[in-house]
Amino acid sequence: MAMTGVLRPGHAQVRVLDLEESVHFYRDVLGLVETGRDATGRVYFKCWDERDHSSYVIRQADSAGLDFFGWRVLDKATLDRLDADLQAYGIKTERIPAGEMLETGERVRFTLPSGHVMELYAEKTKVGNGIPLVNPAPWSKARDHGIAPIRLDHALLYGPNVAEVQKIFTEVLGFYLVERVLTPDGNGNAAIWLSCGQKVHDVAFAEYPEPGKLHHCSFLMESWDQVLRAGDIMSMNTVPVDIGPTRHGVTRGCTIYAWDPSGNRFETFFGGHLPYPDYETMTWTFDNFGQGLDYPQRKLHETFLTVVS
Ligand code: M3P
Ligand code: FE
Repeated sequence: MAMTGVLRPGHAQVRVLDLEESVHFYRDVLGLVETGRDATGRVYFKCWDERDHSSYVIRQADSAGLDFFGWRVLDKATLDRLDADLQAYGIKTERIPAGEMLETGERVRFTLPSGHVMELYAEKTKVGNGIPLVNPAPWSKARDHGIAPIRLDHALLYGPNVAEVQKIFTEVLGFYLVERVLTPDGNGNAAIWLSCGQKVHDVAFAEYPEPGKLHHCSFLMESWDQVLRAGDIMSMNTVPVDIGPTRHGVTRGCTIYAWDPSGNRFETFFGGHLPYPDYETMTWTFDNFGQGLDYPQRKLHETFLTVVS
């Protein structure tokens, strides 16, 4: 498959209550690499195997949650085309100048009917992953520090109007619907999983009355062993764990959900099936939501439905 259009999740900017406590958590417990701080006080991180300058940015605020989620697109022409396509669809867009985020080019920002702020951008400085491009070793020393996921994988976002959000992602941004959970009456979707490539999902949305809520940002681990090791490190550091280690029925991904010190949920994730855009959507009925969330336990954990930031 030739990848064009939107390539991947690029960055999440997340609010935290205590900046230095959070830097310690994200750098030394989750094991992200700190790559910069800007004049507004934001701290920038990347996963060790990511090549771009930053994928996870934290900002001190009075409440936890997601400021915005950014998508890396193929190139500048794609950025301009998708901006025009969004406007033609009836979505207001705004240009954020290059340099407003460290080492990041111009961004096209818009708000989804779910209340989430999305961004598209085509340029971010490639700082590399600490491994040479010629005769590269399979990993660098950074992999030994903390949980050390390899990339920001996806986010699950909670808000209203998920059907409209689905149309924007599939009709304008080039995503396809991989899986969904039906509402109890079977007439709509309670949750949707969308992909822009061959990953099982790049973003998911669940219907929720309050707009703009973050359920979790997810970080990819290299193996199930690494997910279990992440669980060990969480316990060693008394990180509050929500669910897992277990396996989702939806996506087939192996998972732990836990919370950062501010109450932002994050996920350490491994695996998942590999769909193609021509595959038919897989559907879960609401009475099987429990298997979708936690396949071995078949349990629709209360916190999954109610705790967001
Ligand atoms: C995921 C994920 C359900 C949850 C599935 C979650 C069906 O696939 O990556 O977090 O409740
Ligand atoms: Fe997830």
